[in-house]
Amino acid sequence: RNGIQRPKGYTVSYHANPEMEKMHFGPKHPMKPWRLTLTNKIVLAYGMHEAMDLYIPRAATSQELKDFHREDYIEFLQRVLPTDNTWDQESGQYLFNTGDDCPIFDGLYTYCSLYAGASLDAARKLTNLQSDIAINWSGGLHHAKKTEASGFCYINDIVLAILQLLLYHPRVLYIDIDVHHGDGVEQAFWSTDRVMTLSFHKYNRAEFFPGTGALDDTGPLRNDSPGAHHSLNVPLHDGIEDDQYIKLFQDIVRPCVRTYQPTVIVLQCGADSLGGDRLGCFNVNIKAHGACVAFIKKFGLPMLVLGGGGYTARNVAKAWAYETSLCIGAEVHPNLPAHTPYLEHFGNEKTLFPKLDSLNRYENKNSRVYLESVVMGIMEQLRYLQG
Ligand code: ZLS
Ligand code: CA
Ligand code: ZN
Repeated sequence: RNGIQRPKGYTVSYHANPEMEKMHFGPKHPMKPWRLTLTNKIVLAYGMHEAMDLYIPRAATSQELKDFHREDYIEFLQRVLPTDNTWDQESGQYLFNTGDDCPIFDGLYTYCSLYAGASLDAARKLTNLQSDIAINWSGGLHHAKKTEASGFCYINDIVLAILQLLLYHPRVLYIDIDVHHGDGVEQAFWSTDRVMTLSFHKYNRAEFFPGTGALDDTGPLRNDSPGAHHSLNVPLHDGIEDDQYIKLFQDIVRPCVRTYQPTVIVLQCGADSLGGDRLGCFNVNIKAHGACVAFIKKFGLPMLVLGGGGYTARNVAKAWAYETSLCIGAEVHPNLPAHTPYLEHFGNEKTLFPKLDSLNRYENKNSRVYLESVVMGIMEQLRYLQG
C-alpha cells in the first residue's frame, strides 16, 4: 500500500511483545513503556511490517536471566510485590537498589522477562542466520548490574544478548548512543577482549547519571588484562549539534571497526540523546540520530538494534520508526500517514522530523578543539590493540 518492499539480499526481523507496553513505572516516572506502542503504530502505519519478519517473542525464563544475574536478585524480582517493604534495616538501603529510579510496580517481573526475552530472541535470529538485522525497541537497558537494578533498568538484556552472540561470534562491538553512559554493559565485559564497548554520552561526574564514562575511565583494570583498552568512552558536554555528532560518531566508529574487526555489531539507540528530551541535554535531531544507524548498517555486518532511554515519547516513536525504515532501506514520506493511530499525540508536528525549537536548545559547550581531543584520545587507545 505504501510501496514498502522487502529489502533485497538481507532479512530484517522485528521483535515486539505488546504485553509490556501496558506497564507503568508510576505517575511521575519518566520511563513510559507506552512509547513502544506509539513507535509500533508509526511503523505499521507506514507499512514497514511488509518488509520485515515480525516476532512476538516469549518471555525469558528465570534460567536465562541467571546467565548474567545472580540467583538471589532474580528470585527477588520474581516474588517482590509493590506493597512489600523493601527497606533493608541492616544496610539502610532499599534491596537491590530498587527505589525511586527503579520502583517496584505491578507486573515488574513480566516486564523484565519480556524485554529480555525479546533481545534474546533477536540475538538468536542473528546467530541462526535467519536474520541479518534484528530490532528490539523494548530492550537496550544498559545500566542493570549482575546483582542490582540501576537507572530504570532491572535486567541487562544487552549483556544477555551479547552472551548469546558470543556462542557463535569471536568479536562483538557494542555501540551505545543513549545520552547516558552504558556502564552496566561496559562493566560486564571489562575483563574480556571478545567484546569492545563504545559509549557516547553526556559526562559530568558529579551531576549527570551515572557519573562514569570519562575518556580514560577503563575500570579497575590492569594494563595486562585481556580486556584492557576494550572499553571506550566518548564524554560529551551539553548541546552537541547534528553535524558535530555525526562527524564524531563516524570518525570514532570507523577506526574502531577497522582495528577491532567485529563479526557482529550491537547498537543501543537510546533516544534521550535527541534534542528536546525530558532528561537529555543534546541538540541532536532525528535525522542525525538515524545517520548513526545508517552508518553502522553500511559495514554490512549482522546487527542487533536495541532501544534504551528516550523520555519525550512522541520524539522517541518518530526516531525509532525512522530508524526501522533505515534498517529495511525504505524511503518513507516525511509526513506521518494520515491514518496513524494516536495522531493527535504528535501535536502540530505531523512530520517524522520535527524542528528542534529554539526554546528546547541547550547552549553548545562542545568546542571543535574539545571534540578533536576526544577523537585523539580514542585513537590512542586503539593503538594498543594493533600490536
Ligand atoms: O540510560 O540521577 C539519578 C539518581 C538520583 C536522582 C534521582 N533520584 C530519584 C534518585 C537519585 C541520582 N538517576 C537518573 C537515572 C537516569 C536513568 C537513565 C536510563 C537510561 O536512559 C536507559 C534506560 C535520573 N534522572 C532523572 C531521574 N532519575 C528521575 C526523574 C524524575 C523522577 C520521578 C520518578 C523518580 C522520582 C520522581 C524520578 C527519577
Ligand atoms: Ca551512551
Ligand atoms: Zn539514557
